[in-house]
Amino acid sequence: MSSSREHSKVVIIGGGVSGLTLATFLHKSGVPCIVLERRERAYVEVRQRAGVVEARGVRMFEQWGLADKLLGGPVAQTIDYRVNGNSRIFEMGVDDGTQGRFCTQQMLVNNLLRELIDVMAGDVRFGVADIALRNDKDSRPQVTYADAGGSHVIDCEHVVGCDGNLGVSRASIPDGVLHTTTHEFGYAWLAALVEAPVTGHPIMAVSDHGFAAQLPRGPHRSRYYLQCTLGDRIEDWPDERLWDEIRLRMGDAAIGIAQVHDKDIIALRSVVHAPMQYGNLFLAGDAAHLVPPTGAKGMNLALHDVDVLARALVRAAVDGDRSMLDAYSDTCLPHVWKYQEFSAWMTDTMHDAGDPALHGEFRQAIARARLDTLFESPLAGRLHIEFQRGMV
Ligand code: RFL
Repeated sequence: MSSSREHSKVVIIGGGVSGLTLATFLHKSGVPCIVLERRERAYVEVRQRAGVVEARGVRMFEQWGLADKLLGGPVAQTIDYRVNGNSRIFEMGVDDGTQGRFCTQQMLVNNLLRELIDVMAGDVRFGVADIALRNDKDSRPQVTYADAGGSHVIDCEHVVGCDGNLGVSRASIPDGVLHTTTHEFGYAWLAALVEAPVTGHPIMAVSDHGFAAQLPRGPHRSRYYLQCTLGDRIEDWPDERLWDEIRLRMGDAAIGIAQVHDKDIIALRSVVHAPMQYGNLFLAGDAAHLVPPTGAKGMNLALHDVDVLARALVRAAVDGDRSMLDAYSDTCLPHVWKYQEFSAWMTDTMHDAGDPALHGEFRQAIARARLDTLFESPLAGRLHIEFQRGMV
C-alpha cells in the first residue's frame, strides 16, 4: 500500500450526470479537474432515470459545441394528458427552433464518459472509497480518498459536490451554514422499467384510481409510474397487480403484459439547500436540491447548475476573477425555485385531479379545471410549454 499527493485546479466528487458534464465543460476549456466516483464504471453506465434533455439544456450543449456528440434526436412535442381514459393531446410545438432531445440519462452518461475519457483523456477515478474533504475558510481545500493502491491526497483550489443527495460533500459543511427547505407530498411512485415502447404519445394519466404515466425510454422500452402509498414496498406490487393498475388507470383494457426490468419506490418530495456553496466548495445537482420526478426536471436542473458553475470556474481559472463563483448560489437559486414551482404544480395537479380520496372533491375539481385551462387558454398553454422547455 502506498500513498500519493498531487494537485488539481478542481476536484469533482461524484461521476453522475452533473459531475461528468461539468468535467467535460472544464476539459473543453482547458481547466484541469479530477472526478472521484465511488461506484465502478460498469455501474454508472447502466443507471437509468431521466429520458429527455429539455430545450434549454439542448441550447446549453449547443453553446458548448457538444449537442450532436451527446444527445439523441428531437423528441415528440406532445403529451397525452388523459383523464379517466379520455385522451387530450397537448402540443408543445414552438417556432424558435430549439426542441428538447431524446436522451435517456444512461445514454447521456455513456456519451459523456466516451467524450471525457476516450476523446479528451479526462481523469475519472471510479471505485474510490472513503472520500473526505477539508474546506477550511483560511486554507486551500484538500480531498482525500482510498483505493486498492492506498490512500491519496489531492490539493486543489475548488471542490464541487456532485455526489447526489446522500453524498459526503454537503455533509462536510458545518451545521448551521445551510438552510434546508423541504416539502413532502405525502405519497410515492412505483417506477417500473418495461420492455414495451410508448406507441402513441407520452402519457400522463389522471384517474379516479390514482395517477399513472408512461414515458419513453428508448425505442423498445418505457417507464411506467404509478402513484402509490408512502410505505408501500416492492413486494406489494407483483407484476399482476402492476399491469391491472396500469390498465385501470390508463383506461385501456388492451394493454398487454411485457417484461418488467426493475421496480423502484420513490417518495415524492422537494428539497432545497441554500446557499449552494461554502468557502471553496460548490454543490450542484441532487446534492443541492431534489424535485419530485413529475415535472422531469431533476437532471435538467443539474445541467443548469453545472453550466453556471463551469463558466464561473473557467473565469476564475483563466482571469483570476472570482465574481461569478461568489455569485454562483445567487445565480442558481431563482432558477431552482422556478423548477420547484413547476414540479410542485405538476405533482399537485396530476395527483389532486385523480383519486378524490387523496385531497377531497374540491381539490379534484379545481385540479381538473386547471388542466382544462391548459387546453382552452393559449396563454396558459404557452406558459406550460415554456416551463416544459425550461425557458422560464
Ligand atoms: P446522480 O446522478 O445521483 O450522481 C451522483 C453520483 O455521485 C456518486 N456518489 C459519490 N461519489 C463519490 N463519493 C461519494 N461519497 C458519493 N456518493 C455518491 C454516485 O454514485 C453517483 O454516481 O446525481 P446528479 O449528477 O446530481 O444528477 C441528478 C439526476 O440524476 C437526477 O436529478 C435525475 O435522475 C432526476 N430524475 C429525472 N430528471 C429529469 O430531468 N427528467 C426525468 O425524467 C427524471 N426522471 C429522475 C427521474 C429521478 C428518479 N429517481 C431515481 C429519483 C426518474 C426517477 C425514478
